[in-house]
Amino acid sequence: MRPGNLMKAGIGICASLMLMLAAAASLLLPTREREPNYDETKVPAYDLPDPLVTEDGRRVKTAGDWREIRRPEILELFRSQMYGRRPGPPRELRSRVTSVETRALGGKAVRKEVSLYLSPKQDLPRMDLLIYLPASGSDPVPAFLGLNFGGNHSVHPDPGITLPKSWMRPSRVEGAVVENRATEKGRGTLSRRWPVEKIIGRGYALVTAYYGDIDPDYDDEFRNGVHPLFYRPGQTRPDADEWGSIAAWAWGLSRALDYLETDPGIDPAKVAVLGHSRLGKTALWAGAEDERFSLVISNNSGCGGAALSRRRFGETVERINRVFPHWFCGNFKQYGDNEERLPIDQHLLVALMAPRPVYVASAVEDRWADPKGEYLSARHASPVYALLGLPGLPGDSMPGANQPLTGTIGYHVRSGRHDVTGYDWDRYLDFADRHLRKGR
Ligand code: GTR
Repeated sequence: MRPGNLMKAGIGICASLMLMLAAAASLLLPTREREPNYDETKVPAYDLPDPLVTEDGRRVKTAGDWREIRRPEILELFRSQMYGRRPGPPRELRSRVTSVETRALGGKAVRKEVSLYLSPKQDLPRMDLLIYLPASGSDPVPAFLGLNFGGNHSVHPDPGITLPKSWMRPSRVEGAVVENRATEKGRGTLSRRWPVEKIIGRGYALVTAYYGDIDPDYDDEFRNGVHPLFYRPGQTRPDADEWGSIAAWAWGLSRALDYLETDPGIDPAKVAVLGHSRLGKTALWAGAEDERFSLVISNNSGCGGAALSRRRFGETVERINRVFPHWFCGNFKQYGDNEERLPIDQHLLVALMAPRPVYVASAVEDRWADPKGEYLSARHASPVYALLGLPGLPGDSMPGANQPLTGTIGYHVRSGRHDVTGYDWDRYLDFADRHLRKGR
């Protein structure tokens, strides 16, 4: 080799070495968090899949074709590409009423606690339901069902609520510390999100359970929670199209409804499922998978919930998959920075509720959850309701703060931040009165 060539070869080797070192270093360094986009002018141009056009381009013209063809097609896409397929109910769902207090909350309520054994073999995982029913009247009542973030004892200061023994996700929710072991101090710490007296005063039951009873909310490659109960022999984690944690939590909500169908105090044909934030995503998926839920409420559910993924505003598919790898199924990972390839977007998730009433709520300061993207999902689900002869979301522009829109789809953007407030609950109670109590 001539000296010139030798030098070129040397430079080439050095350059490749440098590249390899740089690549190795980038693997070791934490990925630099990208700034979220909060600028409407930077939202990319996008085309949404039409709720009324099938994958092979056929227009859906009848309610029957929606039911028989397009709805199952959309549901299947969400299952296989986003939340993951879930198993059916356990062969035998055992329940045990562990306490009943007929004079709870100063005589206004009946408080019941019920354990659901999710596995036929062992005691865990076990889901503990806390139920408050209005004390007056003996007829079965409609109910709100939602998972909680902090344990059942965080929902109300009521000293009669059994302190959970399960692992709690340590967190700080709006200043209230939720410890990883439940203690007396934790009683009622999240009660402002659960206005129990108001709910029972309006004639509804409230049913709640701690979401970590079903699957603890951290990435342990699905060794704990309900996933392993359903593994095939030799299987160690869900397949790429099988359930992540959100689908597991939603499955748990269906098991709670299985129980409610047997509870004489509850009208199981009038159960509204609701949730906030990641549990809002969960409530939407629960409503999509289980049509026994007669009303569905998404409170500030954002990315992976009601917000359109293609807008890439606030939280994105790339970020949610990276930070919460256990929430969605393996197949969803391919859509980070690749949203245009998604065969679905979240307006189709809202449309899966049709003909049932669905309410999407945002908060002005909750830009991370993309209020406009949440509004647009509600709006673009409307053609399905129209096809079924129902008013979807009224109007054709996003309302201002605290101006609810209510058709069979409801929407509001409340002033303030990411939270569940009295304002939100007043809207949900009015919406439920309108849809679940009609004909009374
Ligand atoms: C955030 C997450 C959101 C939302 C929220 C919550 O960290 O990015 O998608 O679900 O948590 O559930 O509190």
